[in-house]
Amino acid sequence: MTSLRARIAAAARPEQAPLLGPFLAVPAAMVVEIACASGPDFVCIDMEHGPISAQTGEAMVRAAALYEVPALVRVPGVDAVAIGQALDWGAEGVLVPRVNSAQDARQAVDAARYPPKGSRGAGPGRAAGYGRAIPAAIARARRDTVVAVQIETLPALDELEAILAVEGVDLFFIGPGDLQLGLEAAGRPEPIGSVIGQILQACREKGRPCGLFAMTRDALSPYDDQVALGIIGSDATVLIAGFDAMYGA
Ligand code: 3PY
Ligand code: MG
Repeated sequence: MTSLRARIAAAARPEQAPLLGPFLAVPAAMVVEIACASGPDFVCIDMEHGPISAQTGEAMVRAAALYEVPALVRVPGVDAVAIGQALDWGAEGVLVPRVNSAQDARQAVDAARYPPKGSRGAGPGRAAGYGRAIPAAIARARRDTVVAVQIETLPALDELEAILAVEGVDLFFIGPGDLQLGLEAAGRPEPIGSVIGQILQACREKGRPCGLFAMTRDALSPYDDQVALGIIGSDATVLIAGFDAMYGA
């Protein structure tokens, strides 16, 4: 099966459709199974905003594997321990939120990649058959691990060029919600759409793949030829839409 990392690189070409998947923040393997049975390209287990423990996070990664759907884990922040753990569970990659600088991006890469490209430690986690297959797991991780960093703060905008130059990052993922908050707090009047456009253009100029969050498929579709990957909504947004439709909130 082609790895998610290779598919992201391929989907960065404008003529390729973006890879699509949801955030999953409900701490339950059951929700992962329900989502994966719909056939998303990946799921993103959200440990930044969801109340997901390490134990449940690992069970959620395992549930996605049952369906052969790649799991990304959005870790709580630029945190080497959280990044290493999620990858040890067998996640295909990590999405690292609130990356403010090239230094943050380099730290994320360092935590996610084995030497010599980083300093991830070898361990007997699920990804390594609990110790039965450590060399094979290291070889697979060197080839396939996805490192995605979020561009979603004003400091990141200021340092965008340097962040986009960091080697070892596979995807620069735009967080419009936090960007909007930052612009408002700074009293900056430019519309979020134009800021998203500037980031997309910078990614295009530097030849770096980018991704975007949108609440709905329709909201993402204008960007289809510009993004390699889109995260659309979450388990919660799907539940809200379903319950509202049924009970008319
Ligand atoms: C944001 O919009 O801030 C996000 O983090 C979405 O991924
Ligand atoms: Mg965010």
